[in-house]
Amino acid sequence: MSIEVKNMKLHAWIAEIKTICQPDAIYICDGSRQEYDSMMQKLIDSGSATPLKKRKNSFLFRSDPSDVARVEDRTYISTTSQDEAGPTNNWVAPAELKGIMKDLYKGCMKGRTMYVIPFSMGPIGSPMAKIGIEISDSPYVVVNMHLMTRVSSKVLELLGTDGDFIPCLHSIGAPLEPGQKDVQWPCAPIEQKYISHFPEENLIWSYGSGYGGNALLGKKCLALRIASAMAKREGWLAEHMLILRLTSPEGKQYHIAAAFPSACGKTNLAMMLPSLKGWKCECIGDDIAWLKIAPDGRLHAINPESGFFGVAPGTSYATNPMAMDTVRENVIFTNCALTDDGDVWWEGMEAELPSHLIDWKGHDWTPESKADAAHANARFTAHASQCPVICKDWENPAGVPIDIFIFGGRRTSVVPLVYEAFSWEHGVFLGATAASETTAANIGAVGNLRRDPFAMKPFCGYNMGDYFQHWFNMGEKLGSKAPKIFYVNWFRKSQDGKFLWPGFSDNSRVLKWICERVDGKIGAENSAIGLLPNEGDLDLSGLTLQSESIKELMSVNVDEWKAELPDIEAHFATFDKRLPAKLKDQLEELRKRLG
Ligand code: TSX
Ligand code: MN
Repeated sequence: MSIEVKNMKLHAWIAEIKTICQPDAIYICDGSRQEYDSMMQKLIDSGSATPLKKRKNSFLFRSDPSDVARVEDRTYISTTSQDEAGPTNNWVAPAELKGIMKDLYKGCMKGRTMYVIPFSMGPIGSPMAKIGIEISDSPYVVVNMHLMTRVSSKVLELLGTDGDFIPCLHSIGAPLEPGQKDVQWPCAPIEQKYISHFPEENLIWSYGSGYGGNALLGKKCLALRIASAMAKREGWLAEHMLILRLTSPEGKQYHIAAAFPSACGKTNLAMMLPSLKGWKCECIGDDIAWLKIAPDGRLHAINPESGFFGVAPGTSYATNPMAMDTVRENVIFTNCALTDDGDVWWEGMEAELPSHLIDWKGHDWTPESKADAAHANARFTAHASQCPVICKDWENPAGVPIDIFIFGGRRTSVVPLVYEAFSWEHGVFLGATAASETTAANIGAVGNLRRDPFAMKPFCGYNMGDYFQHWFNMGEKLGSKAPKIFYVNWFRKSQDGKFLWPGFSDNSRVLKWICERVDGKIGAENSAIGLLPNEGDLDLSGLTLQSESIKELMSVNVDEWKAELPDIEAHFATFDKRLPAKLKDQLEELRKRLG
């Protein structure tokens, strides 16, 4: 062992896992640059990583075709009673699940090194930070954790002899017999994959997958599922939200936290360049926010991560120039295509198609090929400090004071561009009923409406009915200092099927209206669903939008909204007795307002 382990709990845990998993070697990570480089060199030598000639210190990985995304069907919230996990989570009793997984873990690291990865979610030593230790047999996980979390021997120092941490056990589930040749992306078959959470003991066990949120356990597993359960117990919030700072031409700062389901362009919004003159947008985080009531009585947010694990396809200088500049060097790419001159490529990166590529499966690709060159869920991993619009306060241990919450979804019809909640309670209703139409990026049929409350459906580590109640409770604690809540839809289409709103940089116009509402500078129009911009209040200067388009974009059709009610009712019914009465009240009030 390169580092001495002084922490008693960690010492015992390493010994226990060593006995069960039987690795050939144990390596304690220190998070150093040298460690990253030597680990990456080993990955190159073994054929797992391809260095990119065109991008300094950047590497391409190709996963096994069966291991390309989070596996929600194989993700479990394991609480003593199933009711605690609730209707949105898969559940198996802790003893049974541990039994199944212990059998899988037996000897699962044979022929491999067991890496012990001490990491902090949030700035090391920040009062809002949490310490995790991931044990993994995947060197790919180690290098990704270096970018996405704060991996450091300082974390072990901070733990001392009896400090507490969240144990995150991970194995790819692919032991090597003596003499057995390794494959490029070892993993286990789908029926052996388990992503398990034990929120009653702050414990994560993951088996069988090496990809993303299944394997980088600091992110979805710790910072969302386990943290959400801790937050409920301790009176704070762990949310699937981007954080950004908007600065007005007068120099006034507004901090926004926003939740969107997948395929709504959350990372694009987090790094947006405003089209409105004099407005500035800075990124604090693109995926996760931890929010606590500070001594000033306001909600302060930190981004617990230290990097971006972003979807590559669709990212371009047109959709997200700041992300493109973030990934110019020091990047890990996964399941992107490889160009002949040694660069990465993906669908939606540029207008022109290369005449030849190696696709994400390692096969030749030409524009005549039927399949995509990059996998739809191909990723870049890059350190947040490389983002040109990263906020100087992104690592402030005290966080930033949140003024505004935004919820949203992708709706071709019905939902207007922007509206404001009447109250905190109404805002919680908007979050709880948030919905998005499925796109090609989702599995299954395109265009189906899917409820994804607070964009947390896959990430809430306890009963979601209780989660809604927790939001009401937080509102009561915050009182007049609670952030204002808004709902947006960038994706409304006209009758003839064209997007009515230009989106992207022009979303700054919507954010400006939101800021002016927060400042009480302007009024708003009452509607059945919430407060809408008064005509002329949305800054459309320099846009060539037909006034009919704006009308259509902002319109609230009472009959269409009435038709939404049965689906909301059915959605609420799934939470049964755990549904807060306040949400039923909100639904009845909406029904009354619709007349
Ligand atoms: O990310 C998006 N945002 C948020 C940006 C800050 N996307 C991409 C979603 C896929 C992940 C959007 N797509 C947005 C948006 O606001 N809006 C749209 C729809 C749209 C697409 C193309 C155009 C306009 C709107 N093109 C032209 O108008 C030329
Ligand atoms: Mn996410």
